[in-house]
Amino acid sequence: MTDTQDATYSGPERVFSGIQPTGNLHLGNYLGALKKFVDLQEEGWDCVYCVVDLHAITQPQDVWGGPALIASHTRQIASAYLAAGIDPKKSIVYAQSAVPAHVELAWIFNCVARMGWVERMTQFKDKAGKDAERASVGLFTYPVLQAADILAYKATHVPVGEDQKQHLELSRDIADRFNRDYDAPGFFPLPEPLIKGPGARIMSLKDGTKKMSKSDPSDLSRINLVDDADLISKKIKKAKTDVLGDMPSDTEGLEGRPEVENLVGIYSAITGDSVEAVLKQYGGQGFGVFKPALADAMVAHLAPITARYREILADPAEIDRVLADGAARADAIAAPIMHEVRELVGFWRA
Ligand code: AQP
Repeated sequence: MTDTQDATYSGPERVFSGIQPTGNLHLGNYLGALKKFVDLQEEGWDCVYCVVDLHAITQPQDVWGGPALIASHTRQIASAYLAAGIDPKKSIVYAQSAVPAHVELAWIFNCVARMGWVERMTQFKDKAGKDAERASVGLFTYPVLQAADILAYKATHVPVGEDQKQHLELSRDIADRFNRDYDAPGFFPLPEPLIKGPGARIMSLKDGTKKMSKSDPSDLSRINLVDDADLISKKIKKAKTDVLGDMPSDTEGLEGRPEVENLVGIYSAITGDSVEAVLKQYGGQGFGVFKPALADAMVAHLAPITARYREILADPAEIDRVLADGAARADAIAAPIMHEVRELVGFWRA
């Protein structure tokens, strides 16, 4: 048993994570989440990977494309999962809305979570912006649905980027509170975020203090997984650096240089070289040397994934087959857990 679980949880360990179908995936999604999904699968974990379409609709329709586009966006994210290396025979890949347990458990958890806990979530403040009064109630309770996503499978480990840390803490609080309120010690595990490692926080190429994001209006702020070699080179060339000039030779030299730290971190995450090794190699050199090397490393890593992605996307019937099979397997795990949850809550049953 790892420190994932409260002392009394004795079920199997399982990985769960998801990505929203709200647009093209970018390098932050890839390094912070997708690449880790694949690594965990290859380490032999029992993995459940979801396209979280119920989360997408918490935002205005123009963000997720509305009813005409959400299914094709879901196929796109599923294709990116497969292109990155997720094997649907080893891992479960499905759309969140196809498995009813997410919504049912989310409602029960809405009645377990406390207003004060949810009000503290900083991502709601970021996403709702200045006009929080006009944000959907769904956007506010999004982290509660996230707890349900994870716990409907009694998942113990959740690979995510740094931005999701606070939501994972809330999931642990909800699991713990449910176990206590319903006198069921160890019924739900307390899920542990898997955040560490390179790529956990990839920043905008235009502002090293803002995370790389699909919703940033500037396409130059991010590398999309569908960008070709020329576009990647152009974006890296235009990436913001600073007036201090050359690359530093050690990690102390990165202090106060967020844009440079971000580019070095990306290089390290892509190549597997440590940040120290990257700085040793490029320290004292100008960005005219480092940036082309970074662009080349990125293209070498991403080009095969992009090519596979396009191939997979060209066969929507096969993607649908994978998603339908995944939904049936996900439901087979979640349905008996929900049966137990209903019994614990005490709902009527004939
Ligand atoms: N910049 C990032 N660095 C590292 N990890 C990141 N993730 C997102 N941005 C970064 C991780 O990607 C996973 C899926 O995220 P999501 O698409 O479900 O939602 P998000 O976090 O809201 O992603 P975006 O790109 O920032 O979308 P918008 O702009 O719509 O808000 C998560 O594990 C996340 O941590």
